[in-house]
Amino acid sequence: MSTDELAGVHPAWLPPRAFRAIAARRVAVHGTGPLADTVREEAVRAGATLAEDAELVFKLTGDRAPLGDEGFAISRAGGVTLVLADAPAGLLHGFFHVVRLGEAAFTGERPVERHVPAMRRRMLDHWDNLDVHPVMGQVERGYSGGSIFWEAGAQRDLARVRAYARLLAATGINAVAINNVNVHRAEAHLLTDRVGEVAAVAAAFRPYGIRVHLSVSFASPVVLGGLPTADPLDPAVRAWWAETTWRVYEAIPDFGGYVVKADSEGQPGPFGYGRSHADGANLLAEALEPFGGVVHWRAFVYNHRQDWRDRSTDRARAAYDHFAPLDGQFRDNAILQVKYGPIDFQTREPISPVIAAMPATNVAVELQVTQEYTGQQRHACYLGPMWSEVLRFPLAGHVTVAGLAEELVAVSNVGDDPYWTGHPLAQANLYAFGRLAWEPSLDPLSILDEWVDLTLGPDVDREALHGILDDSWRTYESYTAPLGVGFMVRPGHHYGPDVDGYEYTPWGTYHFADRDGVGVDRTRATGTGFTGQYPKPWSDVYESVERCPDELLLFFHHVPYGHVLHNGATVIQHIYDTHFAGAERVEEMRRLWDRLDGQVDPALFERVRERLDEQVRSAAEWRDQINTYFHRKSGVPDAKGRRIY
Ligand code: BDP
Repeated sequence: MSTDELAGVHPAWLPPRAFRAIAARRVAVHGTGPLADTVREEAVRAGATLAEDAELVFKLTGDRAPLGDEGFAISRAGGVTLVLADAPAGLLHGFFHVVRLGEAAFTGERPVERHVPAMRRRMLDHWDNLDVHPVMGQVERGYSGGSIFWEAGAQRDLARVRAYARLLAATGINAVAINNVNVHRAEAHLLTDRVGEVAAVAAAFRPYGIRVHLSVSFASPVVLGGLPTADPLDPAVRAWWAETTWRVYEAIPDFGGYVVKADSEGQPGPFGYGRSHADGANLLAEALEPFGGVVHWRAFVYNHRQDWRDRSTDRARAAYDHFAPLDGQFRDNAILQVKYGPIDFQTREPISPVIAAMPATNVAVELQVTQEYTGQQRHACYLGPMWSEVLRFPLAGHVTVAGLAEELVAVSNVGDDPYWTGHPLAQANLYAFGRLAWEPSLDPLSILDEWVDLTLGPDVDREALHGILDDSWRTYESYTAPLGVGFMVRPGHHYGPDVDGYEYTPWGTYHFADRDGVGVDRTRATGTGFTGQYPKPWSDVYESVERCPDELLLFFHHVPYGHVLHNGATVIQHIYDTHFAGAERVEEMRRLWDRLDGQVDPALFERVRERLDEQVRSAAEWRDQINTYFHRKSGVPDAKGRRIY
């Protein structure tokens, strides 16, 4: 059975139809090794005939700039479309580029066009557990069913994983970490006695040029090795990691490396031994180095037991305070993995200043494709525009986030759901992540077109789909927490509104609303001083209540409700207006989807309709709770006289 015919599984952006332009053509593949074989298999599966390549070889010679491990060049002349690469992975990426182009790849003449990935590693992190966790379910922050890797503690049939590998390769992804960064006891064993399961998963990803990584517990030497300590400077601990890592590579010669969440939200780490995070990361980097592996060390380190009564502590400061002083101390194969914002994957955050603070350190920027804080795949929320804004942001002079980052990583939104992502439209987020990681300057709306073409076909009502998705992220923002203040979600599961849900808790995510005003003072002058972590001009822009952009005002400043925004509205009126407008816009999205009735698979149509119904309900709930809350706090009536409870 070929992987695009997996029973009951939606083929996402690789339905047989997507290969129509390649069917019935003669394809010559010049290259050796498993990835070149994959290209041959793909061509045959598409319906092409494999031709002898001798007649084409003369075209392959000649001088040209190197394309690296994964790049390719595409051109067309004399009725022949040519994809050239220096390595077989480039051929595979080139093949999927041809699939995206469709007929256009085989029409007219095409000058040589080079495609080289901007990020050397483009990675997805799965937060999967082997079994169902009593609070989090099987996939932590997963909204697409169970894990595609494990079921009830045991490894699953991996046909689904092979299909996943193929989908990911077609977007440009080349690395996947397969288990939760919160490493529970059962998952810890994947490093040692259960490494065979990791090897099997790696074998499923390998034909598509994707390497497998593993989240490991910093306490592994104690938990698995029976040592009395996990102190990174202890020789026995170093020897344990060296030996264990050697065994991993014996099982998986192209193993990618480790991902570590340390000293964060209850995970063990080097602080427990009075050591720094550079000591911790270097311990693992040293063990991986002989094999070409890397450690992704997460910068998401903060105190989740802070005193909410103490206004001087600020969670936003934590990553920079911990890591900026360590710049230059990390080994070459250690990568600091930094969430794009200083807090935690909110709908709107400023860019994390850590990304500009580590010039002598490899930095990976981490995004969240799984929609923990953006509607949990019950709300349609296309995140391409947000990520594009993040990647294009000129954080250090003219240098953008994409320019500062060596790598892009994201938490995956995939599970064993028939549509892969629960909400079928959430597939577009997964697709867009891969495409933007390859080329951050791509237009997110063109990426959406690609996804629509491949997945739903060229004949669907594209205008309706754009009407639903193009500004769905901004719409989501408009009916949830206002002006960058964040959270206001129900504690624990994080779905739906609860304005004060986290306000008097130790998690460090506050809005400080009172009868006079709202927002967090993070200025140097009177607040937590977080603005001082930014390079200029941002440190000054964010410090100044006049210059701070509206959408981040309450992230940086505590202002009275009557404060007038750049857009001319007062803060309180802006809250009312955006919440009414946002909920209304969702009703329009819901109506637009009806235009797709009869144009897409009926089950898919129903699934999206049902989710949009929930989005309409939930957006109204957000509107009412936020508006009522601020109405009661401030006592300021709506200038437009609308009903607020
Ligand atoms: C938070 C999630 C939590 C994750 C954590 C992380 O709520 O489940 O473990 O991020 O990134 O957003 O480690």
